[in-house]
Amino acid sequence: MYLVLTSPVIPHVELAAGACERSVPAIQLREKNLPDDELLRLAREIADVTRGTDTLFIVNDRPDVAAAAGADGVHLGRTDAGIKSARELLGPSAVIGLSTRTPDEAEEARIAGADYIGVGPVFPTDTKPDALAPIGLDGLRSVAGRVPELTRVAIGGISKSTSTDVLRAGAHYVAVISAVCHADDPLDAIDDFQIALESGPVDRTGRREEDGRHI
Ligand code: TZP
Ligand code: MG
Repeated sequence: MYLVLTSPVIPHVELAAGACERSVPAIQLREKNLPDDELLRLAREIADVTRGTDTLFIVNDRPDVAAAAGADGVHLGRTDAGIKSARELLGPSAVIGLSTRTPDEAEEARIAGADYIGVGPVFPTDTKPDALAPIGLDGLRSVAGRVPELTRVAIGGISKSTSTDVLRAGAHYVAVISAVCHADDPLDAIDDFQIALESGPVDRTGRREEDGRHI
């Protein structure tokens, strides 16, 4: 699982700490409407919680905030600051992800030097009102076929009941917002996801058993 923190029903830092305790491979801070000082304060608190754990900490959209907070990387959309300037700011070991929807975009991201791609929306989602049409599992398969070597994080409307189908269609990780952040009990929801993922072709952290891949 790749957990994206957007307006969680419990404090971000509490959820981040719970994700670390549960060895969630990656968490992302995605809060588009916070003032810069609050975003940076939150990012620093989360970086303090994830540091020294197995959980990567990625900041959405903002390489500057990622750098100032000491995060592990940044996730960029197609309109955010480019990968080149993010790499210059964050250095060669930073994890940089790019959002993609189609095989052509995935290939562009690979050529641009992305460490992983977000792929989606796979299913309809209420969380991102400006999302384009869902690509479905077939769309995800097409992306996987075009960039077989690039780590793929599927996103968009993924629930625990669809998560193993998403992995089988070519994702290495499932990214979730509402299924965890907006659940009655987000920490229980992580546990439920991890149990569901265990029944799929992955180990308990969401890694594929056959290639031991980690972002
Ligand atoms: N990008 C594509 S779909 C999406 C983003 C940020 C929203 C995913 O949220 P949810 O609640 O898991 O559908
Ligand atoms: Mg963005």
